[in-house]
Amino acid sequence: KPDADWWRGAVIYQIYPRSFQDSNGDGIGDLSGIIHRLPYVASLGVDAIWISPFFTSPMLDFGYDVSDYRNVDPMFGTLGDFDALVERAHELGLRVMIDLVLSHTSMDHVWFQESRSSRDNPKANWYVWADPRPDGTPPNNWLSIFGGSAWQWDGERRQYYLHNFLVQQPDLNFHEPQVQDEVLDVARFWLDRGVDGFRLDTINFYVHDDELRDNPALEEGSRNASIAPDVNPYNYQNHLYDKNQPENLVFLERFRALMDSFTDIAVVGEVGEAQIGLQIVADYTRGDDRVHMCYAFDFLGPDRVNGTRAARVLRDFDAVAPDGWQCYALSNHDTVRMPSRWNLEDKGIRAHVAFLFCLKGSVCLYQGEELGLTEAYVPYEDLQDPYGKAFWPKFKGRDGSRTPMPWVADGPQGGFSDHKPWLPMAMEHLPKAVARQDEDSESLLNWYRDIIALRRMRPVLQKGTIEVIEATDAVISFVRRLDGHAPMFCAFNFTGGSHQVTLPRGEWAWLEGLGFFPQRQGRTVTLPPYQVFLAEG
Ligand code: TEU
Ligand code: CA
Repeated sequence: KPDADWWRGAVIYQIYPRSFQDSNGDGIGDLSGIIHRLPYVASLGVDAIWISPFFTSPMLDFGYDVSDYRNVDPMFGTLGDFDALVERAHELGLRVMIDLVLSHTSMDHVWFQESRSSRDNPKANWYVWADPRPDGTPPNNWLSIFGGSAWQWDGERRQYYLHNFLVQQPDLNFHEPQVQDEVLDVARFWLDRGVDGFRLDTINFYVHDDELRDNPALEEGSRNASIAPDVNPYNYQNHLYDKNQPENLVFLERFRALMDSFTDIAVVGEVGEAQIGLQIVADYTRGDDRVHMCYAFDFLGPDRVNGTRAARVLRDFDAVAPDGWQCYALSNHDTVRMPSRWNLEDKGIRAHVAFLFCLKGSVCLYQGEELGLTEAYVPYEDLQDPYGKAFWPKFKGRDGSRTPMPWVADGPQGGFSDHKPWLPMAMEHLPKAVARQDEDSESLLNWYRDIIALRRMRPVLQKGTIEVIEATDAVISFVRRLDGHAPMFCAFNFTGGSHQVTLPRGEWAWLEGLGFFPQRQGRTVTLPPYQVFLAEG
């Protein structure tokens, strides 16, 4: 049924198609496999799925290098399979968001082939071309996230082209109106096929500085924290000119207008700027004219949630973007899986996940997170990720979070495939397989179902305001409020020691049932290690 606000507070399940379910025995997941597993996804109680790219691609960045935006890669299936997927998802009450990678294409894309062929062809200006400096070196000092200069010399056109990621991922030139029109048409193509929204890859990188000014260095001793390792020189530059240009926001307003001409469409834009400043993030989602929500990097970093820092993020975001909206996540296909990243076991995982589900914002879950999967060790011989290959061994790349889903505990490939998968099945994941945890009422999987249901039944958790009450490094407490609904008090202990919080005045009834055991005496609540206290006022 129509609900223009469905995305606000929604839980979105991210599917990485290569590793979800193989249906034809080639060791690579596909769309038919996803269709087969949709009832499982629906059983979690989530609102929507986000499918990582499945478009035609040479797969050098595993689909984030698109060579045809209007087709499905044969490895994943056909457009007919995609239509069937949308139909099945809708039957099950799941909305479908797809991952559009518009900032760059694959160098195999016909647009790039044409653009590089001469300096005066009709698409000559579709990519970012520039002459060398007089000494033959690249036009400026911009760096690629995946290593080296962001400029690649092209012998055919005898100019450099810009790539923020792989050499094989040339950047589209968003200063060119035809490029904007074309990518809007790509979005229209998928809207016409019935998708409910988009995850937009790297929206901060769409527009570069037209004058190609050099980025300044960061001050001595500082660096950009990101999923990229310390060894990456990219993190030591101040990226003033290679991204986040004002024209970017103007383009996103055009994008939003297109969305609003359809019904109930939502867009989550990836803006990996948490470390640089929430203002940049806020500009992308300040109200109802740009993206509906920004995919937040605040809880994807190497450090565990810390109450003081979390409180700052929550307060600052509300201050700079009172009408903005975040989409929070603890894991995705680019980061080390949370239990390994933060060295947490069952109780600690549950405390952090409970925090995620009580935040003001929407939530993205990454496949396998609900099983408590740890980061898999992928030896160099099996490594697929080009980013990992570039920085091995200091940075092991992203394959450890991309290994196949374990569906059953027995059987060599955990029910993922009957062939050797593209990345090895992690043997230590098998005891955590879906079938095993399904049968166990105490399992993490069933606990996820419970907390998702708890949130689903309480609009105050989905759409309410948030007011931080107390925050120390160890704990945070806040109150969520929504007109016409009972307020909720939420307190979390992120440590292995005991801590106390104080309830605000008024009547608060403890919400039992999630397996947490806080102790309450008057207004004082004692939280044993990794315990959570939720109460309704
Ligand atoms: O990731 C973008 C990406 O790498 C950023 O998050 C970056 O690390 C951050 O902005 C640095 O601060 C997306 C996809 O999720 C990833 O899988 C692709 O490889 C990448 O884009 C290129 O398309
Ligand atoms: Ca397959």
